[in-house]
Amino acid sequence: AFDINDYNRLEDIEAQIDVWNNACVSGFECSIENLGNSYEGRPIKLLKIEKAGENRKIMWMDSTIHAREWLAPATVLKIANAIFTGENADATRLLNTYDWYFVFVMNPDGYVYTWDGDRFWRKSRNPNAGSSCIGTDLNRNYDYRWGFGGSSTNPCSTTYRGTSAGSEPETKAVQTKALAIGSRVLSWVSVHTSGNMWLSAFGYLEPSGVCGEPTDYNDIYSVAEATAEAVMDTFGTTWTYGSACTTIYPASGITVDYTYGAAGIKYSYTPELRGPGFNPGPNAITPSYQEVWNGIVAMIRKIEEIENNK
Ligand code: 0X9
Ligand code: ZN
Repeated sequence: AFDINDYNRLEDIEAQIDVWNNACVSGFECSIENLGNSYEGRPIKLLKIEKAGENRKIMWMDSTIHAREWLAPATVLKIANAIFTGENADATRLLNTYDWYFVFVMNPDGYVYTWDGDRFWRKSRNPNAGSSCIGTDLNRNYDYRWGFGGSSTNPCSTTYRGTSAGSEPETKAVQTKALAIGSRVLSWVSVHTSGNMWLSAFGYLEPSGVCGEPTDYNDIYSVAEATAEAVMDTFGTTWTYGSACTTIYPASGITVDYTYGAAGIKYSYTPELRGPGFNPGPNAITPSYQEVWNGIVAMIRKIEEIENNK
């Protein structure tokens, strides 16, 4: 059964999505949209809570594009829980102001495989022609500067980029949605583990060897800074922040390069949560939620401050 304070199997996460959807917060409209099906035919479910007919700005959070990063969905599920239960005054204000969209498991085939096959599986589960190695790194497959550094052409690599830009059904499903709602998205946060980092676009490397830099980088960086400071203030931990390419390493075809570069979502971030590694015990879930929630609250406040002064 679903346990908000533990790691959950896909079927239990999906049951909880149904619970939230079927008992929507009074005055709001909840729905579940299937963005598309994974290679093995599983739906990629988007849970939405919105004000009917108001076309409000959207706060988007997704997780589990990398199957083994279990603290990511666990943290995002607790954030959804705060929104759906009105856990504190910030949660209530943020639901009263924005629509919230959640994709807890972007790579359902990989996630199921981490429970039933290999706990440390990262990629999708689509077989590769001419190779016995399975899967594409979906976070190298997006159709924006695909193949511009930090990805592999070897199907056996954990960072295999796929046969072409946006070749994988999971990536395609998310790309289509990002383009459709891009102008309405206040912020897109695609959650990974681990490393204590609040990263933004771009991840890709120019052929000249310099990191891609967004035109809005000053604003994007100030928001990352305010966010990381609120995260760090929670427990006194250290986080770094800045573009993915300059802060961690070049990586192209990643979610935020697409959401910023192709879908025009200015405040696109991809945090690397606390660890240790990919397999922290369930006791990491609550502190991860607390610090990331404080970060999200500060992030939205800073975005509002910057955008309202323009
Ligand atoms: O290599 C990655 O895809 C990310 N690190 S992870 O350990 N989660 O695999 C970093 C890539 C750039 N940053 C993100 N997209 N998070
Ligand atoms: Zn990851």
